[in-house]
Amino acid sequence: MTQQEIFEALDLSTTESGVFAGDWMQGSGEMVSVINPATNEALAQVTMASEEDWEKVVANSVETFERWRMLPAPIRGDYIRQLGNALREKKEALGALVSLEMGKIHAEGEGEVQEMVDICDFAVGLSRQLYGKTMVSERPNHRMYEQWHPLGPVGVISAFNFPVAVWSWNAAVAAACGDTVIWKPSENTPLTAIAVTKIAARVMEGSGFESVFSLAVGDGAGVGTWMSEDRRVPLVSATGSTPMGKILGPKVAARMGRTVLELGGNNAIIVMDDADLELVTRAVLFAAVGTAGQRCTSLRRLIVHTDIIDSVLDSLVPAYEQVPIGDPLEEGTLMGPLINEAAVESMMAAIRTAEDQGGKVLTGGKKLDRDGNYVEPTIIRIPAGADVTAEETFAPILWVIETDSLEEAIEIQNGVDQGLSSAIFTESMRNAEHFLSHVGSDCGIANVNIGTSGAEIGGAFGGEKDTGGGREAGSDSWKAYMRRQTTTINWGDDLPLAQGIEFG
Ligand code: UN1
Repeated sequence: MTQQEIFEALDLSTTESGVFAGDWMQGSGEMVSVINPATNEALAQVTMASEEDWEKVVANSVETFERWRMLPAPIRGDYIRQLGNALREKKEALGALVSLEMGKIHAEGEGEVQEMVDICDFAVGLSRQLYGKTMVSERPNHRMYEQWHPLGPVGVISAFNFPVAVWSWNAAVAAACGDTVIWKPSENTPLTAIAVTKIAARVMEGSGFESVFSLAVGDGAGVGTWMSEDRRVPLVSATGSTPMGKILGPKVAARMGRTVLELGGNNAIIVMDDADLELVTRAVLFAAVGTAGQRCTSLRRLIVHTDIIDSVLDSLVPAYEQVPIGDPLEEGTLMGPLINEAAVESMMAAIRTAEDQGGKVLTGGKKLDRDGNYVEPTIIRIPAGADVTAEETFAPILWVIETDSLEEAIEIQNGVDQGLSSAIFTESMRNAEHFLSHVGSDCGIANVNIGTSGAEIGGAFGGEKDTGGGREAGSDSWKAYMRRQTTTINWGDDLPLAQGIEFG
């Protein structure tokens, strides 16, 4: 699809407002240029929200919340069903817009839209399953149970690398739970957010609930700060770097608000001497080179058993050298550009640092001599413990680290501050179970014979330590979007006290 076809299919123009509060507002904040990372040319101009706009967005969101929570949850679910259907219809165009604005290849852009469809389906079912537990009471003629109530407007801060899917994990679940949603997308990717908000607005049009899904494009100093300090937003779900989370988390906590934080990862695959090497090569390529290494789940560290390290590299290095790099919208491309020039610079800086710390570049290592932010996917063999491997560099650099035991491999893997995703490749049940046990991986995600990225929406997504501890998407992640109420009912004619206390 060409840019014009994509814009037409999604009803976009080259100047857009980034503020939606039930209606599209002018947006009285600054203008931001949206840059195509494949060319570094501007795609569009978007107005950001001013503080006055923010006020309007939150006020509408609060007012809509008060009515939205009154709808039976399955009726809310029906709106989400319609949203999922509308996204299905726009899968190709929206996937292409993700590629155009963010740089991931079209198959991955479409995959992202598929995640949105999947979480909508999940949330429709969830809207009939917001279960609480019933407990037995220690007092006679008493009943105890817990119930889950809607929370309020939920702030969603999303990152450039998954510009639409991560919003939907939060938005579909929050809306099913009876919350309204205020979205602050990355300033690098406001167009996809505008396109999604237009799709949602058409679904909600005429229902009286247009402000369930609202939008406030802005930066961290503006919308990010107003959102984190605003008591009317009881939950902020934020995806981004660990330094971002370390600023945002305490701000929200200072007003007793809640956060769901999905921050940096430093994901590793352990390859044991009995691994299926063909699977390893394919998994490493997708996990480390896919999305040009810009997933929070991207593979960063390959920890390989001494006995097979040569075979692994003999197959991996030529595979890296054959990766077609180029226009993300062109068929056959496997790796598009990085998001911007700063990302290229930080990749090059990390490579220089690695060389100073004993790293040896086995393939790649350079920026491509052409327009756009293109780099070569890079493999660097490096001693365990080199400082540079403790950092999350958002780029296609793979650190290869040698080990001679599973225990040491796990120690290396867990020896970083982040704790998002991890995997082991082995044919041994003992190795696999050891890795999955409480003395194994310390990450939120631990896989066997599967790479670190590409999780399904049905599981709870997120990680430990500096990754922030939040969980989004499937399983019982919905509980973060509701408030729990414990209720005890006395149906007898006496007033027994708990703990056997006699009072007066
Ligand atoms: C992210 O990079 O922020 O597991 C999300 C995955 C995707 C989501 C990544 N389903 O790689």
